[in-house]
Amino acid sequence: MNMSDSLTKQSVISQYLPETVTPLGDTIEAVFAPSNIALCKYWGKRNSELNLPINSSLSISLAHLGTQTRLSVSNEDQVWLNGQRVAVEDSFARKVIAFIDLFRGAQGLPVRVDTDNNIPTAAGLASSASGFAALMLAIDRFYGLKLEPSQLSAFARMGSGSASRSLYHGFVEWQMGVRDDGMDSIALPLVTRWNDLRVGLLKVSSDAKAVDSRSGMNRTVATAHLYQSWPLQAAADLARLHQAIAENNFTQLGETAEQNALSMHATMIASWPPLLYWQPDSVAAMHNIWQARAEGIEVYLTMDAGPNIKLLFMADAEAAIQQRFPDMDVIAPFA
Ligand code: 2P0
Repeated sequence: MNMSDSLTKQSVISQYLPETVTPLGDTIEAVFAPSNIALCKYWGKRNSELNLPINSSLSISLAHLGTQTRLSVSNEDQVWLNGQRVAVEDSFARKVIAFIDLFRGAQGLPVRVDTDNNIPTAAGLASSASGFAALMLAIDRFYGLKLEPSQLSAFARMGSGSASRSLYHGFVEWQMGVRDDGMDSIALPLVTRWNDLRVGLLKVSSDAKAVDSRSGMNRTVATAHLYQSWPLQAAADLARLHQAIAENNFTQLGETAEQNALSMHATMIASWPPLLYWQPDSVAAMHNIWQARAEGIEVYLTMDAGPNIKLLFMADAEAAIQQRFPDMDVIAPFA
């Protein structure tokens, strides 16, 4: 066992906390974190305890779509999701409480957590990224920890890798880092704004997926020979995305994001047992997007560990694309 295997979330976080962690007041104003879609995907971990990635990734945050979270003093631990109380034995509530325990200690004073997602369920988007980012911000404020932005990102990452990126709006890069404790594996915002960029959310299915992304990632790394090429592909794509963003080159951004997503899916399909998140309707939508492109409408796709499709296009193509995909929700990430 090497040094990095023995580090735990708790041992890393504890070094940055005051001796006693207690609420500053009875409650806080709810804090918000946006959801995000990766243009260069996070796929594979070098350390599963700390969610340290094998490659750096780059995302775009979804503006007002995300999670709002408030913590309050309570006489027992309570978790409320979208206005409904969740049983503490429920896996969602257990994850939330376990994350709070990393900061207040398992013997800490009980809290009530109120968390609301405004991500349309129709969009079929995961909420763990915005969820852990908002929870991290709420913990920092409730306990008056005054953590640095880099620490907030590193600790949110321990809740869920992609949460490291949901601390910021706009384009965000999560740098993989090299340290064993992961304190350099953090996200940073890019300054560039693309006011005309649009993200379309296309729901294909809202069924719970058979294999969650955490297990899917681990299975791919463990069983897909094709995965060996992934870190090189991701590094090249990241460089191309940076160049595209700096040069305001949407074609390069879209082509790179689409190829990156499909390459990630290729590694999943090459796993054993095979992992194919696509449904027949996902494939139909892909062909529809490629047909639109053949007709001169500039639109690209990206997909995460699920059947749903996200479209990338510029504002001037919105009407034509909405006509092809009437059920699509459109987000203006920089609005
Ligand atoms: C991403 N995904 O970059 C990639 C692309 C899914 C496919 O981040 O195990 O929920 O909590 O660190 O962050 C989803 O994985 O995984 C994800 P954990 P997470 O957006």
